[in-house]
Amino acid sequence: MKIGVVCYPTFGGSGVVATELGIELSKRGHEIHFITYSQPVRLELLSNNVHFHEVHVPEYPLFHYQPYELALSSKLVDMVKLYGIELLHVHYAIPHAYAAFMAQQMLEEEGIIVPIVTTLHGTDITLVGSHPFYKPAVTFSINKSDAVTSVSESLKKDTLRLFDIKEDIHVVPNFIDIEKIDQKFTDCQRGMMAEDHERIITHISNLREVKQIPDVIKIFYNIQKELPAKLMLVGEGPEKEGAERLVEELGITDRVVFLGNSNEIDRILCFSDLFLLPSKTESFGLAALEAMSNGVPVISTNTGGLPEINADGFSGYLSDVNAIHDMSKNAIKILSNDATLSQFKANAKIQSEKFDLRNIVPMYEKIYEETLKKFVVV
Ligand code: GMT
Repeated sequence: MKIGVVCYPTFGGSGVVATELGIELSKRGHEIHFITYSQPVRLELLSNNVHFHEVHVPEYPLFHYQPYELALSSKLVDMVKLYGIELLHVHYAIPHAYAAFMAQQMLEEEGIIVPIVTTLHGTDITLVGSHPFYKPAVTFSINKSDAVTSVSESLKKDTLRLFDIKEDIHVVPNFIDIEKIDQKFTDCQRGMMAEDHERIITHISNLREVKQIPDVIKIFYNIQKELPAKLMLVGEGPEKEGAERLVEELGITDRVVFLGNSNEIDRILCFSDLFLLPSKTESFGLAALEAMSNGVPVISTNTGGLPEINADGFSGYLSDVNAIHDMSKNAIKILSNDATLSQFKANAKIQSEKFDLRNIVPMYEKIYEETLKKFVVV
């Protein structure tokens, strides 16, 4: 199948899922065309089956805001015609589902039919999309999609609660490649980051407000009072400056390492003992799943889709949003005993196996096939 993939090419979870999905589909024989404003960060190699088409938005002084949707929908029309793309899979409703619908309409005028599959990732629904400024356009473009998927049951419920949706929503969870992770490292080079007796606690995100970075730091502060530990804060984002200040105020600068954006996530997780994700809302929590697949237990909130992946008392613990004391206590419970930590690490790995791409990617393929079938003229 020839599939056009539209996504945000950045370090955010939706872009990562779109990229990993595209790469895996290409290995399964599909021809994948990424259409976005820059090469997706996790897309290292282009091949016969994987193409990247850049959407240019020329600066024009008259425009206060440059019209990305317009450039994207024009590019979609051109690429569908040039490569014979059969289906568009757009990740993140805003503005991708909207631009895809416009492209679909333009193509229809020329007798070309291309169905749209839209995947809802979370903030396009819970934080941004439901804002009155966007809601009518988001509702419209979800309803105009030929198939809609969401990354968790929780996100499906939120979507149906917040929008007037007429479409059926298929739940297709985020995924990881267990085999790739298992083969990756024989030595994590843990010694580069911490002493043998120190526990390594990790948080990875785009350091936005929703990730509750002050809570990450406060939980770590409580942990390091009880046992020797280091915190790896991975990612870049608007909360970084405040985080650096808080770390200084708490007098733990020598215990906290800011690693910035990284393409070495599996290496970092390989030497981590515990992952913190105290988010205010999280439709799935891909970062937590990536941690678990590397054998790292997760201390998270019980918000959104997190209870669908982190099994409370097995792969880690779940707590209410802002329950810093509870999350610190649970973290210390896991970390203070070698046998307990080993058990949680093994459990985290087992729990993550449910989300192996071999179980999840066929779900997308089935949706593509069923969607295309709807358009076959008999
Ligand atoms: O929250 C992020 O880090 C980025 C965000 C995005 O839109 O790229 O992630 C969302 O999509 C991911 C992939 O489906 C999910 O795993 C994340 O839980 C979701 N983030 C939120 O809901 C806050």
